[in-house]
Amino acid sequence: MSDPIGDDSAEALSTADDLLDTARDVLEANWTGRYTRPSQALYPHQWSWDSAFIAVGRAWHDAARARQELETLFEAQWTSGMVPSIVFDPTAPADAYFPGPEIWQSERSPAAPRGRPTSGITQPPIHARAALEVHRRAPPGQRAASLAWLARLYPRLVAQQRYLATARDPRGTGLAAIVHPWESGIDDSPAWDRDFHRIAVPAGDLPPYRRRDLDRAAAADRPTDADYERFIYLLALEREADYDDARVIAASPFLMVDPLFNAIRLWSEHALAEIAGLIGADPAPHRAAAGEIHEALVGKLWVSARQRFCAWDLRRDQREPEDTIVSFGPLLDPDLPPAIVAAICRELASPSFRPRGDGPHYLVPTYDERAADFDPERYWRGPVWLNTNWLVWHGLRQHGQVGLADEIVASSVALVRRSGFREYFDPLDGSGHGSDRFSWSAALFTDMVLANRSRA
Ligand code: 2M8
Repeated sequence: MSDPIGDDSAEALSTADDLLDTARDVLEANWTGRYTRPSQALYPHQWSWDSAFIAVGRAWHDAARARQELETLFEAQWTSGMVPSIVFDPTAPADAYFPGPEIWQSERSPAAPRGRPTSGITQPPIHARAALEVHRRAPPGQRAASLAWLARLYPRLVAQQRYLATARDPRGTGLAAIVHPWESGIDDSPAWDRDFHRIAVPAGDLPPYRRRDLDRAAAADRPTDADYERFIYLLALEREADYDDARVIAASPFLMVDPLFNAIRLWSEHALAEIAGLIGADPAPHRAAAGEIHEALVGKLWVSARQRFCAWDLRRDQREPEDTIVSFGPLLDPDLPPAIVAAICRELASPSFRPRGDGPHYLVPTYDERAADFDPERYWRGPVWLNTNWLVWHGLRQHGQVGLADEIVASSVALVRRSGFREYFDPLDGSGHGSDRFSWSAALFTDMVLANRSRA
């Protein structure tokens, strides 16, 4: 491949049938009876935004399981409205994943569900959008069941959004803050390196632990030990605060406003407005909430001197300069001004994310390829992921940027064709990294290919 994707989009799509079959097999193999594991070995529990992505892909051929996936997740919602990032599966072996339930100790919070161990933090609120997508794919004979499901889920989705708008916005900025990089879902992103790398873990503060991820994936693909130690240190601080939001926010050395997280929040508010319309509730509060997030995103995170959205380190009141995938998130805002859309598209098509040259290249790397510490293989520090491809693809289509959106689909197909349903991919040579037979890669591949075929 000599140009950025070098694959003809229409041809790639029409020849993807065998891959669609394999995608279905992956989802089938990872289904537990109540939810889908992200992967068999590396992630043997239920993850929050994984389940939402998985439901979107599953809905094309198994709407009932797609609905069940989200319902299972929301059974573990905290009374505060928080949807935990991980719901632990009591049937998984105790040493299957670190940090497991005995480290998190979610029962320390009165808001946590009883008898159902979870993590004590959240993940991006993509669920309302996912629920709407699942409903749209319901076969005609299931419309009534699907509407009843939406009506059951709606108050829970509203509570999730309300939690983020209140408990996570202590300064009234209009934007929700995250207290752990794991809450972003793009955990090890250079987007917050400056802040995160300032965290010095006091010597002897953490009891010894063994990373299980390194038993199941190459060390060069995963976070460094130093970063992992910071992840666990932050977890320990949050546990010490019993996951009480006010105490956590007061104590956490990491307090970040992520443009992607908030753009997803906004996109989900628009989805909630549509859901409200479908079930006879009032869409107006959701449109108003989306409008407020829009104002705050553009007013507080758009850095015009850099012509991009930047993460905001609330503790130091600094906008982080690293050029990463989070900067493209606000494309999900349907009201983004055209000049900003144009600036984002210029950046996406620039040599930082789409170099033209002799070698192969695949879209969309998660970090500026010209940055000194760009790493094409390490978790969130450069590789292409299919969930961020899916989000950017949606954003581009929403703004009529069909050419670039089609390139993303063609790149995704080419990557899967070359390396299978891997967790992430090297944008320079297309090799696969992290775990194999990864559920959201299978689900979102399915959604992009089938939606593009039908231009749904
Ligand atoms: C990764 O995160 C977990 C911690 O939550 C881990 O590395 O152990 C991230 O890629 C996250 O976005 C994803 O939800 C999770 C499961 O796929 O794995």
